[in-house]
Amino acid sequence: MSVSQTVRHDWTRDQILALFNLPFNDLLFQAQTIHRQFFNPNEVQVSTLCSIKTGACPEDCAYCPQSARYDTGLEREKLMAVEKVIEEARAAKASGATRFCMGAAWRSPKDKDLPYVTSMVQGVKGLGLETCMTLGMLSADQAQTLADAGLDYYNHNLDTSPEFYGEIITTRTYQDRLETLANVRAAGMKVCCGGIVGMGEEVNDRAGLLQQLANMPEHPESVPINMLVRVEGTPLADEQELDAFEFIRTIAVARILMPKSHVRLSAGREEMNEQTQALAFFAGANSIFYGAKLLTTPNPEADKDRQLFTKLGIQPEAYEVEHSDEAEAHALLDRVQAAQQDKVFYNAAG
Ligand code: SAM
Ligand code: DTB
Ligand code: SF4
Repeated sequence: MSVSQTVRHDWTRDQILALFNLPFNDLLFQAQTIHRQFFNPNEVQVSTLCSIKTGACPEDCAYCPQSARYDTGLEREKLMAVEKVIEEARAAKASGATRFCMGAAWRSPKDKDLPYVTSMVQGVKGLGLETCMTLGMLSADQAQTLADAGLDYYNHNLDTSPEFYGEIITTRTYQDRLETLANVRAAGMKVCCGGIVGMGEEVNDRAGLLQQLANMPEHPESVPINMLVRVEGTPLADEQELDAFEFIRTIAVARILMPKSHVRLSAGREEMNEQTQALAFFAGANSIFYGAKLLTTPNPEADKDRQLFTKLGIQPEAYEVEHSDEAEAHALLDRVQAAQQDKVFYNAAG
């Protein structure tokens, strides 16, 4: 197979499995070659997560510490006040994040919640940050309300292959997820959609997840690949750890299948050494969650990530340029200038 290829939406499972089965060096070479056709290989996008509503979720996702069905010792919290969310976003921006992702442990938002979350979107955008939310399933109307408020990205994961899905979640179907994703697209928002590996699935399931993502009419702009964070009290707490090379292969295949998407080295970095993370960047990962906490579990300290970027000569990616409206253009300039002044991150070029 040529390493130079156009963006495709017709991948067969066998073709994807053939990529997974390549010798490791051949796979990584192919992924890195494709990565360089579309991205600066030394830039990584940085997003910060914030849990705006924590715990007591009615769903039964077997990996999730926030499900009310499992005793994980997590304190349930009410929806965070809008001002508090904006304060957190301001801190995230000051430490170098360009996107702020707000997550809620909901099956889907209630219509009475929407005015609060739309105010959060407006407030966070007002700081000049990109906005992302993950609030569970959305109706077409709810998606439109969020899009009208200016929400840039909506995160809703397929999590795994259609075949393995039933082993992990029984309270919502794969089809429910696809419908939410279609509603998000139809409302004009960018899609952030990926999954989790290390849940006891087979390579065929990892291929199946990527096949679903790659064969969507439009690829998700952002593809988070999460390594399962095994949380005490969840049904997957004692799951066997996935071999790091299998994780890297998953990133590489995602990069080859979705050459223009940002592939996020997502949950699980706290348990990964720097070498594994460096290999993930080489395989084509070009986004991370940045800041000491994911939603409820630890993530590497910001300082540690800055040191890793320095060691690897990686720069944080600036805000995406395609936002052409004037206010956003000003916000972009502000951020670039602020970044230059603050030198929050090491400047590998300087
Ligand atoms: N409740 C909403 C939903 O499920 O759509 C949004 C929040 S939910 C926590 C967002 C995503 O986090 C899940 O789809 C899953 O992919 C990921 N996630 C949750 N727990 C995880 C864990 N223990 N390890 C890795 N990823 C996890
Ligand atoms: C995604 O794919 N991963 C993030 C984000 N989207 C919302 C969440 C990871 C959660 C890890 C477990 C926790 O911290 O609760
Ligand atoms: Fe609830 Fe989302 Fe966790 Fe599933 S992943 S239990 S829907 S918070």
